[in-house]
Amino acid sequence: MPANLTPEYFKAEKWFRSATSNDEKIMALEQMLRVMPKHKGTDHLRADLRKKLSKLKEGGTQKKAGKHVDIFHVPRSGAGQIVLLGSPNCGKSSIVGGLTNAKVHVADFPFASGAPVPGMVQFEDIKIELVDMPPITADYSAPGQVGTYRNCDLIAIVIDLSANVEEQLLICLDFLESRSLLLGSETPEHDSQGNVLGKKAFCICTKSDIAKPGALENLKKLCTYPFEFFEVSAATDDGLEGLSEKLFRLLGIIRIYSKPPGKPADMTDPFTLPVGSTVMDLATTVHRQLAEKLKFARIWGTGVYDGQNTQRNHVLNDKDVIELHFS
Ligand SMILES: Nc1nc2c(ncn2[C@@H]2O[C@H](COP(=O)(O)OP(=O)(O)OP(=O)(O)O)[C@@H](O)[C@H]2O)c(=O)[nH]1
Ligand SMILES: [Mg+2]
Repeated sequence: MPANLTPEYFKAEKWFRSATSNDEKIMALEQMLRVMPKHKGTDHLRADLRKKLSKLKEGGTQKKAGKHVDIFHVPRSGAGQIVLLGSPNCGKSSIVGGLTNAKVHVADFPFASGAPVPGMVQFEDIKIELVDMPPITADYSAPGQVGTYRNCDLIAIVIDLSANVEEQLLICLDFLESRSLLLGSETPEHDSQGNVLGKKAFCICTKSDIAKPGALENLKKLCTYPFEFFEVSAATDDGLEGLSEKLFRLLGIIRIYSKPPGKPADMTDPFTLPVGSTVMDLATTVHRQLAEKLKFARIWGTGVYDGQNTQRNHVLNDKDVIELHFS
């Protein structure tokens, strides 16, 4: 009996073949099982995949000997990590080169970048990590490339406004959706252990200096996700300067300055916390063991008077200064 496998199944199989880590293979196998049609013709395949899955979950096929260096593992640095995604030659490296001091390879031919290159974007008093990546196409992404996106905070889809915007958008969305990497898509947003898989994404629309007429409007119309779109040109620097503030806002973080009692606040090196964090969240970040002993805090900043006493559950605002008092 024929298996009649669906395009969704083949997408998940492609994901499985390009996965290099056990966790990624497990997620891809679970997706293959989820989307596989259920009938007699797929019974054998289903049993095979289940066997493979349980072996992987036991760690049975993990090679023990030898050191494996994963070039797509980019250690996190700074207040947040944003990873670029886009088609060959769309202008990814030029954006990272324009905003950071990273040594990127800009070239007028496709596949000039072969490995991730991280750079640090300065936004006022913090640094945000921006990672240049090799390109993807409809049929190809480098083995393990998905890992960089899996570990980041935010995905920047780069679209070249001088080329076919629809084709580029579909390639990027297909890559993200088929690997459960996009928040708000129809694919599962959690793995079987309840870990969040979906990421927030937005669009950097580049080469605005040579854009096709109406390209940005066309792109916005085609995109069914509530992405923000930022128009830039790496050739003229248009839009690049304001981008760092937008990256900060999209990361959803706030800066908090800690002030030792009786001393001035350290205004040079803020703690960064997710929007919505409380005084207690800050105390836990500053000193996990002492946090439970937090008696009260004094605050200088938004919506309070200077030095006001505040409780553990007070929600902090960007640029608040906090003096923690422990018992
Ligand atoms: N006119 C114009 N050209 C640009 C702009 N950004 C990049 N380019 C040119 O486009 C070509 C490709 O730029 P890259 O930044 O290397 O593109 P990429 O996406 O990193 O390419 P791959 O690494 O191959 O995926 C180069 O010739 C750049 O000079 C831009 O904003 N305007
Ligand atoms: Mg490049």
